Amino acid sequence: MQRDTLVFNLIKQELERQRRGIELIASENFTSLQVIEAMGTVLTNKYAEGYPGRRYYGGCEIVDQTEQLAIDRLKQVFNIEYANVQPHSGAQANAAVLLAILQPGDAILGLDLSMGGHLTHGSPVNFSGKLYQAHSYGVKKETGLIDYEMLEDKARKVKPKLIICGASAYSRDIDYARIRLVADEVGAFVMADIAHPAGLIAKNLLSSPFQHCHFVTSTTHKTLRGPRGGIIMIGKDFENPFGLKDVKGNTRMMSNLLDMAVFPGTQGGPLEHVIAAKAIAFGEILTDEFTTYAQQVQKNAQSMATAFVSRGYQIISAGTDNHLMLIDLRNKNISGKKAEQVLGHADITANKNMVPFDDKSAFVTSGIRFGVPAITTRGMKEHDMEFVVNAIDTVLMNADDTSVLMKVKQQVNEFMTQFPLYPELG
Ligand code: DSN
Repeated sequence: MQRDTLVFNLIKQELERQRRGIELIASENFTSLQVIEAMGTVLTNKYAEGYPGRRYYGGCEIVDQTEQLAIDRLKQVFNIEYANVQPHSGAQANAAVLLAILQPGDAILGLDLSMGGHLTHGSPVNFSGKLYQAHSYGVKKETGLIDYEMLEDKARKVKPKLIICGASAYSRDIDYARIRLVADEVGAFVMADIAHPAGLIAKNLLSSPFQHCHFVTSTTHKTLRGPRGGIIMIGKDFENPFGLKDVKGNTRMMSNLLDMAVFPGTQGGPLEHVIAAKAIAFGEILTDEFTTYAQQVQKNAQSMATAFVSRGYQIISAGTDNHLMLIDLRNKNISGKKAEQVLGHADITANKNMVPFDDKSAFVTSGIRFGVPAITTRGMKEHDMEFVVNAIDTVLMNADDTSVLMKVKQQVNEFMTQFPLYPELG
């Protein structure tokens, strides 16, 4: 077979794009080269429906070991009793939990997407809002902080079977204990989706959800810096408290119900090449080097927030505890859509985002979201945030001046040469 130079040339171009730009998408990161290597291996050839030691295919003795390693290391990372490493994504992980514990039409309660939540937390355009009776809570207009009173009031009113906490555009820590209190009062499960801050939680830089939430889901490619994928975890495996039954009518441990909800419930064959890469990433997270990385992420985010505030930018909730910040651009007279576009011209990548109580549509938005996991992996420290924020401010304040945008792009490209990315790839 001839080498497909068309595709490989495009991959090379993407590597160059990643190298020369400032990557500020809060949900992105740069994995280690060994994580990438594992994904490009023969493990992609293997069918392994089932779980280690109990598969529906022969020849699984090697992938049993890589998958078991991933499970064991993930349990060690968070000091937990149960982990399923098969979900193909965070959305798949959430779908499996909902399938395991809910019946179609059951009520759920999650943070509104327009207030920082996620599609799978009950958005009407997602399965979670179509199959279940979805209700939402929000943040307070004055503070940008989660409105826990609203969450409690709604929970008492709609009596959800599941309360979902966690967010994709919320820069503060979450009071899991408070959410569990009202969940117990109304007889609901609690699921924390920690896809965004998981790497900081792993290193105890944010509150842990495990002792308060029945289920914890995450992606593996954001602050955990692994391959693209999802995971489901339980802090302490327990007999299922509400007596949920499997399809045969048997009451099972929650871990059994979750395993069945992933496979055969929502997925077929697991991606064993990605699971091997997850095992490698979890091994990396267990090192002191990753502790330093996670601490630096938090320091960089705080330093970036300070630099934005000093230039008159309005950060929702007035700061950050984690790796990201959401900025309301209304006082800067530029939409999120335009900001994303012009920053792109200067090789700065970010995404437009609705802000709470936004008067613009999701396609235009009043806000933009910035995150530091990727630039921290590149090696940036607190003092580098001045350059980054200055470049962003110059672009946004001169959005219609192409010569300024081109000048900033040149400065950005030069600045990024200090932070080599995958030098081994040539
Ligand atoms: N798409 C992810 C993010 O950017 O936050 C959430 O799934």
